[in-house]
Amino acid sequence: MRKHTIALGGAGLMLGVSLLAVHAQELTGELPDPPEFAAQSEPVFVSISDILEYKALPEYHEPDWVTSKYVEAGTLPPVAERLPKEPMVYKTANMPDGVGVYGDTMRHVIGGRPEGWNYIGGQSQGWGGIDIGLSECLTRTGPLFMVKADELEPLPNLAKSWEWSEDGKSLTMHLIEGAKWSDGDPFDADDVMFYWEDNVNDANVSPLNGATPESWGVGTTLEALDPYTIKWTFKEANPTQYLYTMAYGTFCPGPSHILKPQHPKYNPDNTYEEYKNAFPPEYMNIPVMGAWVPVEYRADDIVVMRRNPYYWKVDEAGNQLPYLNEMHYRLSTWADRDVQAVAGSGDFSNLEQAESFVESLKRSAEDSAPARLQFGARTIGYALRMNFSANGWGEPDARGQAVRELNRNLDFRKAITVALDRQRLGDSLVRGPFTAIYPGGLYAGTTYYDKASTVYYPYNIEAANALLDGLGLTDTDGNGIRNFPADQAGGGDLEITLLANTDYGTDTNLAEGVIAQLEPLGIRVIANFQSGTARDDMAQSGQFDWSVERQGSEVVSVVQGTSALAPTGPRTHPFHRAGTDGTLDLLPFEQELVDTVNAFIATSDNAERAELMKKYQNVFTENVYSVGLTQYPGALIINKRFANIPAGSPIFMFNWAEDNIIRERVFVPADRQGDFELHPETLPGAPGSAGPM
Ligand code: BQZ
Repeated sequence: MRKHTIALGGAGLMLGVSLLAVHAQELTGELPDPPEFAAQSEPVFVSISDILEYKALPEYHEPDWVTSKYVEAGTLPPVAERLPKEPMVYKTANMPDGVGVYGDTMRHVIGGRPEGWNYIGGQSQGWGGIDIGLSECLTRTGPLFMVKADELEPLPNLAKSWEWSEDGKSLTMHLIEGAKWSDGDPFDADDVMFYWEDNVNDANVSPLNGATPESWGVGTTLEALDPYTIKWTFKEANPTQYLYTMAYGTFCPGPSHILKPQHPKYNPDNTYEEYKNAFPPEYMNIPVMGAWVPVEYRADDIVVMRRNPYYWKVDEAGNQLPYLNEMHYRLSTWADRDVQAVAGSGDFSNLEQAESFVESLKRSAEDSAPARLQFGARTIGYALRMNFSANGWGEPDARGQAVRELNRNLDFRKAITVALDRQRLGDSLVRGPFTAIYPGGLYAGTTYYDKASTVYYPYNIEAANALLDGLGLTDTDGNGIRNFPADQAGGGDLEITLLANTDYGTDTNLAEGVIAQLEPLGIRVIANFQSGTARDDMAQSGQFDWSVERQGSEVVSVVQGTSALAPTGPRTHPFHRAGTDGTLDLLPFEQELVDTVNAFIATSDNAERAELMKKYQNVFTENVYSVGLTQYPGALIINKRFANIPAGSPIFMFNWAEDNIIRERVFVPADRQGDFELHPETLPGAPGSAGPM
């Protein structure tokens, strides 16, 4: 009986505990189950071969106006010549509403701002589906939410097939043959090798979404055998895991015929900064492999895209995709995205900010509501992440270094995790059955999650104070703020900066919750709130003590972003990267996590994988590698006029919904089409020319 009482946080009051007592007493407790919250629709699980294939078809079609205004005018080759030998063909049986019709627009609203079009050079296009729509990658994983678990493997995409060598150490991939960039230039292995050699493997370039040479395993090589065949060679056997890293965001080649002339290796007059910024947002008609091409940009207003006449995917009737002629990205805020989607002035939103749930639910419940709102599983989660590098990543000053040392101390991390009242944090966002107490690590309700392996330290303010006292962090100058030990940071006040993203109310609300809940313990947490791109740059360069962050797909699916689960390489992990000497100063439990993740990557035995992830979860949560804050479901909001939206599409799992719903095969029935096209019956112009043709 006694043990149970202690675990209940409040009961801790009776203890008047000292550090010894805290260590003696069991700080862990029973993790409450997430409140019942059923996803509002289930996927129809299928095999990959039910979704698509690559095949030549007897005939191909395009919008009539393309034929009449461009092909017959001789300014565009016939559709059959614009398509690859064997286009990707989406199977009708897997399309919820079948073969579609051409026309209409999807009106996105986004909170980011385009820096320019050089994605592989490290520029952001503003997120919210822009880069996902422009960039096609070797493989694809967004739609995997609908694939049977025992057949899970990335979908082919620019790489249409592949085979492993006998010893499993090399992987030969066959690229789609005869596909073209949206300006008609051939896509081939040159584009793949330019990305690999002159961007990923060029230390002066940091591709967007963080691809590094180690993302595919230390010592891995890639070569082109011919224009349509590439060969990977790995140190370990059968690392099938890396097929996921060949999908969005890490292996999406750029147009080498346009980028190479700007790269310092081929153009010594250019600096790397000039290469990165060579294609500003004002540069229109950048060649893409995606379904739509940017033809208009008005700063802080809108990006308009028109259908790619060389898009290399069709339906089974031979209709060249996409069905939608135009894409809009209104440049606003993420919160406004929700508002406009439920109001019908926007067409799409990932309802991911819990503060907007109640209002969005109310609006979309009305019969006259223009949009459908559909909650999915709890795949949105936030954690407090501590910078674990004590050897210089982010070049901390003396105070910062002292904080790093504390971050690396388990008792300190335990003190912080038991000091936080997660129920109150969750309720501060939204009341009701949405938020769940999240201790950290893999999310409850996901494939590899195991509750029994999850260590949970419940809220216990007494224990927190005792642990901090035990670390010698006492208020030596009586100003209510604990102090560093005399030999660290000059024994100054315990001040810790907290990085958070101002583009999202949820991020700053949770950060303010952390600041407020730690203040009574005498810890002065200082807000360092930055807008998206600035925040991302600071986080990736280690310029933070702590950060409150929405987590990536690695803690949802494990198989997507696996190498980010532990510092498996010098620049792969979100909160522990190599120091100034290029080495990682891993703590013993971190090494255990690295070994476990590498073992997971190197085996395809499902039972072994499940055991490895149990170990990962146990070591992670026992050592409070990051302090989980809250976990909740997101909801997909889509205007009701759109068809072919797959059932059960999560807003976030292997990727965001902008990928998951396969937008190129989304259509609007003729009788429901709106009159939203800003440049009807036009196609993209020549690279760099103003506006559509
Ligand atoms: C979804 C997503 C599509 C990036 C971004 C943004 C960046 C991060 C993250 C999300 C936005 C939307 O997320 O919030 O709903 O549309 O774009 O790319 O947060 O700042 O760097 O990782 O995906």
